[in-house]
Amino acid sequence: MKRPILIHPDPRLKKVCSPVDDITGELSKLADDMLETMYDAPGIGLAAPQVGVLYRLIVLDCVKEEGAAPCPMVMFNPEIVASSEETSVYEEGCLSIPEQYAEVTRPAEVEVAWIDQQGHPRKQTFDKLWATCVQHEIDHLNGKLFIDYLKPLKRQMITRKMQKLKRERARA
Ligand code: K2U
Ligand code: ZN
Repeated sequence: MKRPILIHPDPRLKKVCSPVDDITGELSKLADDMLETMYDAPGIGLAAPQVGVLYRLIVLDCVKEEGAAPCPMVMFNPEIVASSEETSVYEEGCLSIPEQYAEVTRPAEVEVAWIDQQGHPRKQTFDKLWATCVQHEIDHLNGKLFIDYLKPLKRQMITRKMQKLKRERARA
């Protein structure tokens, strides 16, 4: 089922999340719910703290070509084990910071190790939008948002816009 997405500022989005010791049925169901929530948004990634669950779990699917087969990925305890010197710049957004976009520079390629939904250890190298997205999602597990890479004034402006949005949504 679709889960509500927390909007910045929210203390739960700044927390360092706990590792998953045991992939229970409940956590596997959460991963499925997160994929449903992500596709509905729509988005290309989603981290468990964004739906208020402070565990190290992310989902992503960066296939954007219309008609191409989706490529949903579920990652428990994802870790970046290697990253390229070379960097790339993407205009990022965030489902917890709606309608705000800014350029972020990150390593262009990253090697990620994780446990998949079947409990198997995996390792894969990502580039292009996949690399940006997996780093964006792993940042969420460490309480870091893409606006934390921006200049303080720009970050404050975005935070004030989100506080206004939350006030308006509370009144609706
Ligand atoms: O974590 C999230 O909030 C999901 C973001 C992921 C994202 C990562 C890197 C670059 C952009 C987005 C959402 O998918 S935001 C919606 C979106 C989708 C594609 C491109 C830009 C923004
Ligand atoms: Zn995000």
